[in-house]
Amino acid sequence: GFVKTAEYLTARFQGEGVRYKAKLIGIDTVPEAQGDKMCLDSMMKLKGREVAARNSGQHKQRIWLKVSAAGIQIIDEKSGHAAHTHPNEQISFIKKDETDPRAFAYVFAQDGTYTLLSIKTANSADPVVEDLRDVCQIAAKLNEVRCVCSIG
Ligand code: I3P
Repeated sequence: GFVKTAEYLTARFQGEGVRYKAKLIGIDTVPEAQGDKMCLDSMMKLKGREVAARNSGQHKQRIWLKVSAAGIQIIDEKSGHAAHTHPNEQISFIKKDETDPRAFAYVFAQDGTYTLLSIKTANSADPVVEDLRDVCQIAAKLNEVRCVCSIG
């Protein structure tokens, strides 16, 4: 199979990195840095809110999700402005939505608070999740810390 060398990963995520078209399902505060059930519960809650919003005529925010060596950036598609900037070393968990191949969530840790962002990708979420796992592992190595980012 294809082995990702350090050179390949460095080149892939340098500068602007990789950009994916997506929508923001929602943002939630969660109690822990990690946890499968915690994430699933939060994602289900956000999905419920999404359905309620759609039923009242609202659409999800369209975004560009940028993954680079610096971190994750969420850019509002309409304005082009960065709505969220999350350094890779503060991403504590990534969770795929087993009920939706186009959805995943990640947890951002800051000052003892944990924020979950639930994302709907335009295509499969798999390559996005794989890129996030790769950059988080690189960040952990650079900072000489154990990679706390796991994929549930
Ligand atoms: C849309 C449809 C799309 C969905 C979109 C809905 O409803 O469910 O699949 O986009 O969400 O409005 P309809 O078929 O009635 O037009 P996603 O698949 O990306 O969620 P949105 O309005 O929040 O963009």
